Amino acid sequence: MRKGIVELMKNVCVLGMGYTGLPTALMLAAYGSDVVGVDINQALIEHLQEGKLTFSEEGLAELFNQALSNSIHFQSNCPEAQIYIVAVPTPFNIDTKRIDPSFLVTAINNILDVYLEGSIIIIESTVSPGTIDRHIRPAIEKRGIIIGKHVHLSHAPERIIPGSTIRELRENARVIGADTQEVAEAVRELYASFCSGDMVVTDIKTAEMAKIVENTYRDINIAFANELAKICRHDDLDVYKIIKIANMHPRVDILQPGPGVGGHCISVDPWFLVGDHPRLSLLIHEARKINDSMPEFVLERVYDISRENGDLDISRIGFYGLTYKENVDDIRESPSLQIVESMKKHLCAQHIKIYDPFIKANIVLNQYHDLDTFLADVDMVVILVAHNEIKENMGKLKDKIILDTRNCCDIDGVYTL
Ligand code: SAJ
Repeated sequence: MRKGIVELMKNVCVLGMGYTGLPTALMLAAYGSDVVGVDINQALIEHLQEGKLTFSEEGLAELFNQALSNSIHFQSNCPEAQIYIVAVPTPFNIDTKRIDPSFLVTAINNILDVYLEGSIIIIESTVSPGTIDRHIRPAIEKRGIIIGKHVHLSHAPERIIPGSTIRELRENARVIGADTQEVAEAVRELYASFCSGDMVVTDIKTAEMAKIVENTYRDINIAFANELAKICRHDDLDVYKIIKIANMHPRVDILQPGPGVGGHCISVDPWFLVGDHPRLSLLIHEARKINDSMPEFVLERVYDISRENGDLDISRIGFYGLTYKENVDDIRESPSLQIVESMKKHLCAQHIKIYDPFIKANIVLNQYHDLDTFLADVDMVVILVAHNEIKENMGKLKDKIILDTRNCCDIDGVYTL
């Protein structure tokens, strides 16, 4: 196989044109591979075929142009290829908290309908440890296809952070799980075509666990910051000042409290461990619960502040930010949407005013599309997301009552978590 590696690198199919698959496909094409990007969403494929991007990300447009001028095209059916990269969603079952591998298994079956003998299937989607043994190997073997002979398997989980996707794709260290050193080396060479980060080679199950552990570590650390915010609120202390002082200790590095943990990764992946090991994952479970309680905590703060200011008119309270974090257009598992849901339960969703510069489509009631119009209609602003836009327009908030859940505001008298 080593001899054919240069050829292999030229013929790559990426399945799943989302936040991970698309940048990865573009990067490979920009650095010389012949790439086919595949997605079951026909509308998304047509968009890409017309040369239009489906989400915004710093440096993505330039990379798209570079890839288009090399060799990339987009289609909805899976073609013959020698390397497949699978980057499809891996949600968790809401009741059992265990992984729902259905998208992954479908993608694998689509590959197996057309694969060339000796191809490598690299799974980049984040999976719960053991998923490849439990779901992927049996799906392949069921078809009489021998792993290690007809196809090879690898797990090389993505580690990129939305907002810095392109830089992190080029620079982050990667973990490559494979059954043999030979396959690992081929996969390493593929990624080394564009990535300067270290590549750690290991077995597949270790790679699965390492990725979940990274996101779980961050979730637990954010939960600690959020729990501190609640304790400090109770004792009338400034949590940000305390974290700043504590972080001056050489071995302390506390993260920032906020309105909750969103996104499709950190708020999902720890559940895999809880679902598979309910009696062993007590800290992980508690951290999830703390982070999931933050939208409700924000609402309690809103009601307290409203009372403190003579019972504000609820229809004059505006929420700034719908995305799960700053300067991205991704709303998956966003704490802002959880706040809207919660207000529905309190029967006051129809009064909520909300605005986000990154969200052009109408996805909630009373959504604004312009900062000035939004501000003109509210007396209190709840900052849920610290987009650059609001940081650059702080002057416009001077006469408002402000609850800043992101500690991004430098105006006197602002309320914090
Ligand atoms: N958040 C806080 N306080 C903080 C940091 C984050 O409340 O101090 C919140 C954010 O506002 C957001 C959520 O946590 O709602 C998650 O945001 P994030 O920026 O921490 O992470 P993601 O979800 O955008 O990306 C993570 C990254 N994982 C780690 O940093 C360990 C990224 O490297 C992974 O590739 C990505 O998950 C993924 O796809 O798994």
